[in-house]
Amino acid sequence: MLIRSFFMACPYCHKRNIIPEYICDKCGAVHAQLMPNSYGVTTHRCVCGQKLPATFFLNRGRLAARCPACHAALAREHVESKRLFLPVMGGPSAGKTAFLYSAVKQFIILKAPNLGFEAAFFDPRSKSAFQGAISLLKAGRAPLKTNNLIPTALNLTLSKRGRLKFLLYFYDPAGEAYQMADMLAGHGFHEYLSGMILIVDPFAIEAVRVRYQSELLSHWKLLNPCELPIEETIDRLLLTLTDNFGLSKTGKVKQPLAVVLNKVDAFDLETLVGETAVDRALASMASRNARRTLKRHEVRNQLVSAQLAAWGEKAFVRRIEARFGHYRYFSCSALGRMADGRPKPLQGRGVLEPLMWILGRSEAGSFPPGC
Ligand SMILES: Nc1nc2c(ncn2[C@@H]2O[C@H](COP(=O)(O)OP(=O)(O)OP(=O)(O)O)[C@@H](O)[C@H]2O)c(=O)[nH]1
Ligand SMILES: [Mg+2]
Ligand SMILES: [Zn+2]
Ligand SMILES: [Zn+2]
Repeated sequence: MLIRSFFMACPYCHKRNIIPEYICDKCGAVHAQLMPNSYGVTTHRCVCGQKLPATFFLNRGRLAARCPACHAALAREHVESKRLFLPVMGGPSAGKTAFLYSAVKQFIILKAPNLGFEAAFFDPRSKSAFQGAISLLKAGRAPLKTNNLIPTALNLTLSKRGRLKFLLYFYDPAGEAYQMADMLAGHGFHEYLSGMILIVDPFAIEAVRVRYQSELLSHWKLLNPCELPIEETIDRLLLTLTDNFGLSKTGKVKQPLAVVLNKVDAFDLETLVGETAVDRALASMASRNARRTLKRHEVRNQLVSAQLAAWGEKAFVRRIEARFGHYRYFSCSALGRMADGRPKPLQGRGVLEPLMWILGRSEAGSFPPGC
């Protein structure tokens, strides 16, 4: 299923394939499955004896490639380097699915046209999953629990004047599964890891539960607090990266990590860590004529990480600092408000910023800076 949900379309015959055929640069033999598999994880040996790179990292793209269906030669930029793989991680009911669909929806409506992209779903399953989730949100209902252990994937293509530019692959596992491990190994997805979004539920934090004890009594079901300590979410993520993505035990992750504090619509969180708090901090800085004025994202970054520390999550903040080379803190409300049954559409707030930051930073680049 995973394989079926991840492929490229031939620009000539439009047939969809998982991977193009590569041609041996020594003898011209055609290799249909030149990716990490039982023939070899990093290289395959051709019948002629030539060692062929089986991954993107090893510059597989230097080989000539062709469409398996019509045999048309495919340009390098079409088959390599344009895929962005973006997992949305976090504990159970942190709001991963709500975040993903809200963010993708806003991206398609607000960002893609501005950047000159035509956005389209690549496979019918992505399209119907998206439409299903969007119509729930429109009706004021929270997304369904992601309850299968098969990762939910959402493939989005971005084209310019009919030419495929990017294939975005969003990955939204059930919080319980939360292991990219088996699902990715062997499929070669690790080649494309572009960044990660970690959704943090403030109501998973003990201090927050104590602080809003009485409010929570009446809102528990609506907020669906995550039961996994947030420190554990980062440890699991690091474990996955160590086990499957070649991260050393003490090494720094080079892909960007967006840490997104969700559900800030609840109670007074918006004024404490949301954009209202960022506005206030910026205004106070301006009125004090501070010598060095911080940018909005810097203020947000400080505010959210300091608040997490104040809630007793210093270890979480330190772990991120120690293990991730590029990270940023954000806050959002994936649903915009409580899904309290009113039929008014649910509209995410603050969901686009983390996505655009990751896309802007991702190795494939060419998303305009400043996103
Ligand atoms: N008030 C509020 N509640 C939210 C928000 N986002 C999620 N929730 C609540 O959290 C529940 C879980 O959200 P999901 O998006 O399904 O969470 P998930 O991380 O995908 O959960 P699993 O797939 O079960 O791991 C929702 O049903 C809502 O009750 C938000 O922005 N605001
Ligand atoms: Mg989910
Ligand atoms: Zn050969
Ligand atoms: Zn073709």
